Amino acid sequence: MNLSVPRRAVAAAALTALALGGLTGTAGAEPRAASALAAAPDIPLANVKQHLTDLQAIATANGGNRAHGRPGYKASIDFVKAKLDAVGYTTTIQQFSYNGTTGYNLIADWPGGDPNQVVMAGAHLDSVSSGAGINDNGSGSAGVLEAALAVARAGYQPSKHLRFGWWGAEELGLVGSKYYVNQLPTTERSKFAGYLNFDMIGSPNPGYFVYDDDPVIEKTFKDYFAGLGVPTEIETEGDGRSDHASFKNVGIPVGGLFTGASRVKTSAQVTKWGGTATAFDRCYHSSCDTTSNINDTALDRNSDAIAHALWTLSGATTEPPTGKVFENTADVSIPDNGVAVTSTVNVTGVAGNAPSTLKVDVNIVHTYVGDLVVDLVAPDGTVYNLHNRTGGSADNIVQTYTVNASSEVANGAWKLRAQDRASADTGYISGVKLTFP
Ligand code: DTR
Ligand code: CA
Ligand code: ZN
Ligand code: ZN
Repeated sequence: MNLSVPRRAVAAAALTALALGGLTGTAGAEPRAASALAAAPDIPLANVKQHLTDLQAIATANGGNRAHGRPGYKASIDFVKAKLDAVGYTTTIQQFSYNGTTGYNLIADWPGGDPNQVVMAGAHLDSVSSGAGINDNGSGSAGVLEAALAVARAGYQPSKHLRFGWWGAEELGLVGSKYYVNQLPTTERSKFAGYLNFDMIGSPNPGYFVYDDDPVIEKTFKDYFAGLGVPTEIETEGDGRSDHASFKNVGIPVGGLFTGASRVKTSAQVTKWGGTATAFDRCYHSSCDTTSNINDTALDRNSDAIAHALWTLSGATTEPPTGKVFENTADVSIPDNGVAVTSTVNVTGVAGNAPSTLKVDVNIVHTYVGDLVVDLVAPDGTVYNLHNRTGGSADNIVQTYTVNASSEVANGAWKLRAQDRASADTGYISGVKLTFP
């Protein structure tokens, strides 16, 4: 069942315009320079691999797998949901029944954006019953999860609405994603600008395959890899082989990435990508699909490509900041339960005093913000407290504070000071930015 062509054409046109840095998704709007689009952050490989370690532990603790109908699958759903709830997502667990057992999809909406233009990224979270399913498909699940967490860390406010999905029972025939799409009223389906699918993105002998479906989404991915100098190929066997098919079947524009399964890498592909003329993933659907069955470079590149596509296709534009901006983006480690550390911003060329509405953007990565005391210290040593041990076990402080600094001379060395005052969790100052009108 396909939605009417005009909507797809409009969606494609909007995505085309958007991905090419053109219109802001509104017909007739003045084209904006591509540079006005917010750039995606780098996705830390270490974070993605930590998710895989956690999923491996879940499988190990639950009979060795994360398959539909087994305890390891629901434990995986609960793990991903908790991460997203902690950073402000609106999450929903959707139940369905298959083979007499209950299955679960997890849907996570990032508040904001045009609800009539939904960009969704998804991955199936279930494994086969023979193993932990770390590449198939912990890799896609973890890459999508970390991209979603990066959206929260950045406090990203895209033009379009961002939604994320983790599907159940894909291995039994795309059951969870089919259920989700079939439950969507036609009016809701027509709001999708695109669905991006990530199923096996860390294969140990990787290829770099891009789905040949929606041309705009395909181009977004191909351009990203071209920017890395990594050649890509069209995924020719993808049709029907993963959850994007459920969306494509109802006329939603789809795309995605894949690093290969049991097929054998050709000698030409070895020349192109390295590796060996053996299976892209020799542990496909096997018990050896564990955390050792991952190629880090492929996982990192594809995770970064997920973020790039989300930022590009969701179309946020950043108005150049008014006034003068001073920032320090160097990471400064915050010792656990230890001394205070600082990140210094040297302000120059600003006449007179600072404003009563000094904008202070703080980005601190931490696993328990209730440990932290965070202050802004003016050049003359005056302390303005920004955060004082609130927030409990929530992760990260990504926030804009407005400080009445009108009694302070603007020029000088301003310091963001952070101290961890309780043991067992730690983190780092990722950046601080001061904006003067
Ligand atoms: N069906 C997927 C693996 C798979 C095989 N070919 C493709 C092509 C595109 C995406 C995924 C796949 C699974 O076993 O989960
Ligand atoms: Ca990265
Ligand atoms: Zn599979
Ligand atoms: Zn899969």
